[in-house]
Amino acid sequence: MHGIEPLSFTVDVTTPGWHDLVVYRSDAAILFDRIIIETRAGAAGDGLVGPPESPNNIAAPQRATVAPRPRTMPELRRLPAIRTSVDETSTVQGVRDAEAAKSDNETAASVAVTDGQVRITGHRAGTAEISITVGGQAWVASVTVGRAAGAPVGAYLERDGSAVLDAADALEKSASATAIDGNNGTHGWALARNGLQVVPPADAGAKAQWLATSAAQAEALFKAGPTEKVNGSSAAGAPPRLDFTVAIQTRGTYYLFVNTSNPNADADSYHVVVDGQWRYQSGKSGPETGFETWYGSTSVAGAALTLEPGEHTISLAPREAGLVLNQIALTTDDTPGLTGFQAPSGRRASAS
Ligand SMILES: [Ca+2]
Repeated sequence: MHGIEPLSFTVDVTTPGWHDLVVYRSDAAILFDRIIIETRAGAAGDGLVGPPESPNNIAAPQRATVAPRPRTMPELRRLPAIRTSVDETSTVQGVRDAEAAKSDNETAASVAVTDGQVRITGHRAGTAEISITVGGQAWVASVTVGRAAGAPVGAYLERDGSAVLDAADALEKSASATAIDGNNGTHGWALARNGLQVVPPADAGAKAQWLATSAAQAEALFKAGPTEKVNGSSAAGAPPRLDFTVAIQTRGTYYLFVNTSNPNADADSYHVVVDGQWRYQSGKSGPETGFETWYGSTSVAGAALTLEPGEHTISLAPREAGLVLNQIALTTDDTPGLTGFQAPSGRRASAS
């Protein structure tokens, strides 16, 4: 287990003796804690923060020297991050004579090259990485797609026994769709490829769970103080939460299906809360693949949600950190056979 994100690369050292290692900044906000040189694979070990600093008599501790820049800098291949929104097309600044461009997530953002210019079009709130070929060299830029400006922010309108909600809408933080971070100062929501993820994610080595198996336990969980671990939870505090308001027209028994793309089996389960009342927890058994896939815990007690006409608050909270929610469907069909992202429901123009 590492408490660090290693940026590993290989340096060939052909002669013994003193050597200078010079690190240049390319991204503005990068922060280096330490540099570990392994002369034998695995020598750094698997400790949380790596081995202690090596003894040395060259420089006072904590004092780095700034070297002069080399005469030629390697080509900077990462472009500044790009922000766009759904249905907006923008030109990538600073790139001319592009030969080709490709998006790794056409669902969120597509890319086209016209007369050497690169144009990006947003389709769905999410993130994508664009690679651009210029003069035979590869350039990359990360793209963040936000919701369309001026899109309606009122309650989601159920039609014909179905309502479809995009999880990322919750970033608008309106009365009808809002994302609330956990109160432990650590866990919150981040825009993911095609949805929202509870970060930082858990895995088998670092579990972060908020446990409740009854309404009474859930009440204690959602009232937990920032450092309290209730019901045997490994994560402290009240969990992060997404709240959505759905305007039901048709009285009926509804089932909740969620399109998720969870990173691992310890980051895939969630609690379902309707009108402030915990109903059930949903967990998949079986390996996680990261694929966007629909799932509904239709067989568990509490999964059948009887909803009267009127506005209802549907809340989802992680049982495990790392959960990725892309789209949520509320439907009277308990076997809707959903594949791919669905057309989102219409919404009232503003909160009522
Ligand atoms: Ca799990």
